[in-house]
Amino acid sequence: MHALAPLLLLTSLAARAAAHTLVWGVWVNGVDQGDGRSVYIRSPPNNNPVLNLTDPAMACNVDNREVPQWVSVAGGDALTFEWYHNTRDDDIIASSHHGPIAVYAAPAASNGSGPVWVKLFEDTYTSSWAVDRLITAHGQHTVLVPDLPAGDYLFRAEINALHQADALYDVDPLRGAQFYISCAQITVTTPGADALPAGIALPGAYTDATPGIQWNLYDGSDPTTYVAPGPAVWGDALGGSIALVGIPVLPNVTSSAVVAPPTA
Ligand SMILES: *[C@@H]1O[C@H](CO)[C@@H](O)[C@H](O)[C@H]1NC(C)=O
Ligand SMILES: *[C@@H]1O[C@H](CO)[C@@H](O)[C@H](O)[C@H]1NC(C)=O
Ligand SMILES: *[C@@H]1O[C@H](CO)[C@@H](O)[C@H](O)[C@H]1NC(C)=O
Ligand SMILES: [Cu+2]
Repeated sequence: MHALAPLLLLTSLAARAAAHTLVWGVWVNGVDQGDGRSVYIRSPPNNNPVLNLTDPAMACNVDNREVPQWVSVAGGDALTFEWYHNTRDDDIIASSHHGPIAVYAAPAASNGSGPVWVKLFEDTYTSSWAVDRLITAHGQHTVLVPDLPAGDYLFRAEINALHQADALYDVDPLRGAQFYISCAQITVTTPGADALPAGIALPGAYTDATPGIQWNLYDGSDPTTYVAPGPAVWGDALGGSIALVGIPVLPNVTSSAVVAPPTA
């Protein structure tokens, strides 16, 4: 018993530290678009966060390459990202990972590089952190597609988990703000009049000195004063929400089925 207790504690800490998150796919106007992983999502190989603010992975995570499909939307459509931890519609992300959520868009031709990212949605803290409400919403948050010209775009969802953001990665590379970043390949089919303006560069716009990168969740700081990194939401953005749009229909796993072990 005495020998086991520290081991159990370590195991539980390790599990907690690894309770990261990924995007499974998107919904359009409440319709599930199917498993998007490496299909229409530029999925990274695992659910680890991006910590290094100057890494090219700040754009579209660590495996930014064109994947086979594009999801068609019209201006005004509700585009919902769905996150998960190890399997779809599970605990989504560790409950310790409090922080804000943002959605950006850029023309796909940019491949996410240069001053191209325009903020369409942001939710920080309103009686609870955005991530807390994402967990309640089964991992789902929605952005309304602006009235963009027809064409291909990258829609980039960003969770900024602050549980170790009292430190800066540049000072302690085991800690710092944890960015969970997911780029979806989206084709706007309607001829909108609101072209994206110039945006920010990612990496580039977030630095150690940017408000919202360093934040202490544990020292009594008033979360209603938290300012998320990056620019203001674009004036022509149409808004969004963190809310459940549909209960995912999970595969019918029978008792004899082999359940894959959880990955980090
Ligand atoms: C962060 O990323 C930059 C750009 O890729 C790289 O030069 C630097 O070495 C990285 N920092 C660490 C601590 O890995
Ligand atoms: C897109 O950017 C990534 C790095 O972020 C790079 O590896 C890849 O080659 C780029 N693709 C194109 C088509 O430019
Ligand atoms: C799930 O599998 C069980 C056993 O094979 C079957 O009885 C049940 O109808 C299935 N449910 C669905 C929703 O497919
Ligand atoms: Cu994590």
